[in-house]
Amino acid sequence: MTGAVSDTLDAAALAAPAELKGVRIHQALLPPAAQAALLEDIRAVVRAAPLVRPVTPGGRAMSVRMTAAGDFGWITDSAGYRYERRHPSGVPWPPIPARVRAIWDAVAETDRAPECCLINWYADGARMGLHQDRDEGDFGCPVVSVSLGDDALFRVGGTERRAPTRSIWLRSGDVAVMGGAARLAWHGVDRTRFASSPLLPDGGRINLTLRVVTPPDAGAA
Ligand SMILES: O=C(O)CCC(=O)C(=O)O
Repeated sequence: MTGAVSDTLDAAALAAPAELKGVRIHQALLPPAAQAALLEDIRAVVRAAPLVRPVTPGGRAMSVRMTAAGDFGWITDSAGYRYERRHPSGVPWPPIPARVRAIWDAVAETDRAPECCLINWYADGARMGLHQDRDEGDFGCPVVSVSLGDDALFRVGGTERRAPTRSIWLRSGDVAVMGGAARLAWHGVDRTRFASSPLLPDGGRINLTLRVVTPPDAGAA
């Protein structure tokens, strides 16, 4: 099954990624037909587990909206940042779609399976401030990030907050892998170019991040 969906990935993009401060970026890994199929998968997830506007522990509403698929979803509210087994409405998160899982299998270079596919929705003007992804239990596994829709200016720094940063425009179909020394790099999205992609004619950007959430022993069973 996985072999069939992996065939939809661009072989040249898989073999020769770009690199930005240790982040591997497979540009145009997903051809347009694969992006369209993925979009339908994500729409089905969002129907089952609707997007919510997260609020930081400090009470600030984030500009992106979020939901998730998998065993866990990442949430934030007045109780803090954390992974939960259920959507805030109480329903379980839908399973990670097979086509999304196939991307992980192609690029993640780990035996562990992703336990969360966080889905970020960027409407016009949405952004994501510089942060580290450190609520997970196994930093030996990468975070794999899939871009669909509008172009996004992705900024990457080092593992220290004040380390110099560099930026790259991520386009629909690009897949970035934050692993190894870049697993804990500070990163964020400064802005998007609204309606820049034909994938979503009304504009907007979807970002998927695949993560392993539990510590190594929990995955060894
Ligand atoms: O939207 C992106 O490209 C990055 C998303 C991100 O940094 C995150 O979900 O932690």
